[in-house]
Amino acid sequence: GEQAYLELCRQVLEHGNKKADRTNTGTYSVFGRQMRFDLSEGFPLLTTKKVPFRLIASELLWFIKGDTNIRYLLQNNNNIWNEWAFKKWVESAEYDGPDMTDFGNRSQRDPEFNKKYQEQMAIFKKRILQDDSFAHKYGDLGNVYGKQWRDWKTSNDETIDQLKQVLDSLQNQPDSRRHIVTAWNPEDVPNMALPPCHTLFQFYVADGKLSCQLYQRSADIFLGVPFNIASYALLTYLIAHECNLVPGEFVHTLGDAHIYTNHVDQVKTQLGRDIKPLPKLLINQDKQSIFDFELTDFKLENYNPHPSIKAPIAV
Ligand code: THF
Repeated sequence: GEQAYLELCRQVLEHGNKKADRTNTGTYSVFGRQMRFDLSEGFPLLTTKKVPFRLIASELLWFIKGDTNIRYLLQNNNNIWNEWAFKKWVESAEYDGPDMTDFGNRSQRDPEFNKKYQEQMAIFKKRILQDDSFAHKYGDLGNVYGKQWRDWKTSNDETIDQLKQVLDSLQNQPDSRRHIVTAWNPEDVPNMALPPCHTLFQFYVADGKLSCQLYQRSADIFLGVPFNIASYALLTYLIAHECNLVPGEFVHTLGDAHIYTNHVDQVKTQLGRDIKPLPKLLINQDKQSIFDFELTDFKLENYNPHPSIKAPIAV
């Protein structure tokens, strides 16, 4: 549970390897860790800081729809994937605004640049929402999660709906050891905005309970992991609901688990707080299929976390 998350944070700060990374931010990192969350104890949304469930739920619905375009996220006031689409736009031949090279780092260090960046990002978002052909070209992140889950391309031009197949196998062969969905498609990795961090997940049925294990190759412990835990917990709740099972455990296995150097103070603040009771998740019982859910079908009860803690995302 949350205790295991805080323990991981402590361990990484104390013993993590100081490592450079793709984003030039710098991290403290460990390799190969596992956390378990008993979903019968409540919904695993961290309580030692406020985690925005609305953003997690709309991102998951976006994956489930098989959508890879940030337009849907923006329509739901969700900005968590903007930087990756924006990067493709400012690196394109069509972009003729001020130079945005390395905008992730420069926007944090240079207030004057940050102003220009915010302006360009606002223009970009507006165009994605209003201009269909622009959105089609620059809102799409490539063959990311939604594409691989719902519409995996085979070598003979057929497609595989992994999510439908797994729902089917859970209902017809619950004891199977092949309830797997993989987002890691080696052929597609070079043309993705970002190769999938949550790489592969597997379901397991026993005792009328549905459990899920995720292998995550790269884990941004402070910003990403709280989202990832809640996202896969929600997916497990939804699939259990459709299959008439009860949510069991979420097992979170991490490859490179890191804390960015510019998140260290935030993590220390969080480590000074005590854990509160977990919230409960209520799902609209009038719906059955995971493909029919909307944001308004979920209700979180008794979520009374400590205040949110702001931190910059590494791009
Ligand atoms: N890149 C990095 N560096 N870390 C990640 O966790 C990550 N993701 C997704 C893609 N690339 C990544 C994006 N997921 C936030 C949370 C999750 C994200 C991106 C951003 C974030 O900033 N959360 C804030 C709130 C933001 C808001 O209110 O708009 C927070 O305080 O939790 C891993 O899947």
